[in-house]
Amino acid sequence: AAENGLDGWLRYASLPCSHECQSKLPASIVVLNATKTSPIYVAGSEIQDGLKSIYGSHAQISKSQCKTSSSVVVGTVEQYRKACGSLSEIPELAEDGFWLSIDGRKIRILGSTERGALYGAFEYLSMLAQGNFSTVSYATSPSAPIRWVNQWDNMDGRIERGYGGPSIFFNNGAIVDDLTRVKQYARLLASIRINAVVVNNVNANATLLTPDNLKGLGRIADVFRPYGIQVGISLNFASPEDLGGLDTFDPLDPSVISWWSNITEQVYQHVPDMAGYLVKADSEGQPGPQTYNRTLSEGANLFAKAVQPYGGIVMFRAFVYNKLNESNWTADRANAAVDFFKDLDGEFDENVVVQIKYGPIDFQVREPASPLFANLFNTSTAIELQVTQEYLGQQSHLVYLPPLWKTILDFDLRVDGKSSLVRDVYTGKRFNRKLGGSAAVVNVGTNTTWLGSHLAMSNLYAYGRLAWNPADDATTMLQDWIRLTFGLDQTVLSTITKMSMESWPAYEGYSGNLGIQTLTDILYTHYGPNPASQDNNGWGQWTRADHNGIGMDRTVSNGTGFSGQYPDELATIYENIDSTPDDLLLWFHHVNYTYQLHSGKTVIQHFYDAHYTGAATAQTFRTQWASLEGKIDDGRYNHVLRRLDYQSGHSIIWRDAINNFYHNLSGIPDTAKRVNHH
Ligand code: GCW
Repeated sequence: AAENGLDGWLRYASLPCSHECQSKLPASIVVLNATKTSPIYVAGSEIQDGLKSIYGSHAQISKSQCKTSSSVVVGTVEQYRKACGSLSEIPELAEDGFWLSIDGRKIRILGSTERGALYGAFEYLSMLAQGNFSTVSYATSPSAPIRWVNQWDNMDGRIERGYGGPSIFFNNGAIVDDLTRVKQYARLLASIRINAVVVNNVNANATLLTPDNLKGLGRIADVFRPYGIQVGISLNFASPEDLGGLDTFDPLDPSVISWWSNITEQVYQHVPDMAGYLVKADSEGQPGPQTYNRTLSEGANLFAKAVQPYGGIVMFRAFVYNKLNESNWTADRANAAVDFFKDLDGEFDENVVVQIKYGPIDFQVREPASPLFANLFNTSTAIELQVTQEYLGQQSHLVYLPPLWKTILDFDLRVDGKSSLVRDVYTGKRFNRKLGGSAAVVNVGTNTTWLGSHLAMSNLYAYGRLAWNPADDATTMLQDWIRLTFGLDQTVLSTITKMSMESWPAYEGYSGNLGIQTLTDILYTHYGPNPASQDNNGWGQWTRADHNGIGMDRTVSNGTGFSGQYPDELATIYENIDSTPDDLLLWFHHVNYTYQLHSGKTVIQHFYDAHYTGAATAQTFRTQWASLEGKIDDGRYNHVLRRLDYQSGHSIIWRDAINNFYHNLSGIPDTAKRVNHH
């Protein structure tokens, strides 16, 4: 059958039911809260649908009356104790954690919260859909309380850096009437344990705050609520002036303060459980506190105080930088986050979280971990990832992102000479912060593939898994997603695993190597090769490539000083060219094209070779996928095939554009005589 992909990994595709399977299907489902708007109710009906759709088995839903044999009982620990009696075997659960116990036909799914119970239900369904009937009994809790997604949706329905069609939330300045797609999205997000979604672009338009739109926001929140997902919104710092008609938006001005507290009260009238505000200020033309010579923390705290009475939080983005002059050898956009935020450590209110992009520049194919994670000790932080493949092929290229993310999450910053994994910093463990977690830019649209490509959904799935447990393994997550999305066939599993795991290294191969950034067009599209666009502008994503050499000198001794933003152990490694890893060489050092890498190759020959290898790998994706014809429904098979066909050609365009560019610039021939060889 043709499939459109709307269900993503929640397809509940039909599976044969063996004797063992028959003996393990429960006859009934006990929901310990039968209110229709409760996540427990949703859990019950999802389980009922799943059992029916996967195994054709009908389970009756019964309310509150506790049966423990041949049934699934789903609720909170507290509801269970009330309805079914005491329970001693459950270990301590953190907020939103759950306990899952499967023993033949006796299944208990108990959350510390209702949302946690829903997560447990989806976990049980994931096992069922993978034909897994193991006996289990375990508890799991989230690594951090913040597991958010950020949409970059504009009020007119367009999505900034969106590659899956227009917004599912907005159209023509208002909230859409039909929220069916929002409900389907809620279901997907709940199954990966996301607990909040910021629905509008960080480049925010104040008109979201008009009375009509706040009403609409209330409708959106009502759709998400049964899925345990709270709604948050992005704010435009100048709203008091733009929308409120005040003549200032100074964060310390009493009229501004009361304007925001009044608006916040209205927001909470419509959305009583609003998660919080997301703020991009003083960056890329967005207004902010610096207009009035106020600090970023004074700006953040303005909102923190407004939402505090309602239990809301403020996600304040660290993506703040100014345009720079390239003729200054020591100017460096990578320095900006630490320069702006380091001295503000301890100045933010307790309900502020500084949201930090994984690298110091902007979602590039390879970056070192943002040093800001090693400079804030009295401030809560969150990491910002991008499921949207803005610089990474915009969903027209297959790029499975978790291996890239892992280079950051698992990275040890060695603060005070002690283990300081990035993931231990933003989850609050390293510096004992209560708040913290992850946010990812996920620009799903009305396209039935959500992101524009079926294979791109592995990134969304894995993002949720990592937000829950950042130590999760890239291949394990991927394989769960493959089985849930495309079924249990072994060839399908091994083929998609291989393609996906090869995809980020391939993309890095045919785009930017050795830490030089992605080399896409950075002026407008962020798509396709355009190495020349990096330099001679104020954006600061420079490569400093000329006839002799390439790379940014970010040393303290002779460059921008960026390496000195890391704790000593790391600063020493990056400061010294010999100890800098090859894959970040050009991030930290400016070298001649003939500089010899640890691998023994010269920089320029590495460029040539990596581009050929990367593009050659990308060309196998199409062939690998084609071997699955007939094992995947035609609709999804053909959609993916077209994408991979395109990638196969575009990877050659990338290869030749980049190789020719540096060949022309350096005048150094390719020893294998491929580049520009006539
Ligand atoms: O990656 C860049 C994007 C902008 C984006 C900005 C940001 C929302 O090109 O489109 O604006 O970063 O993260 O704020």
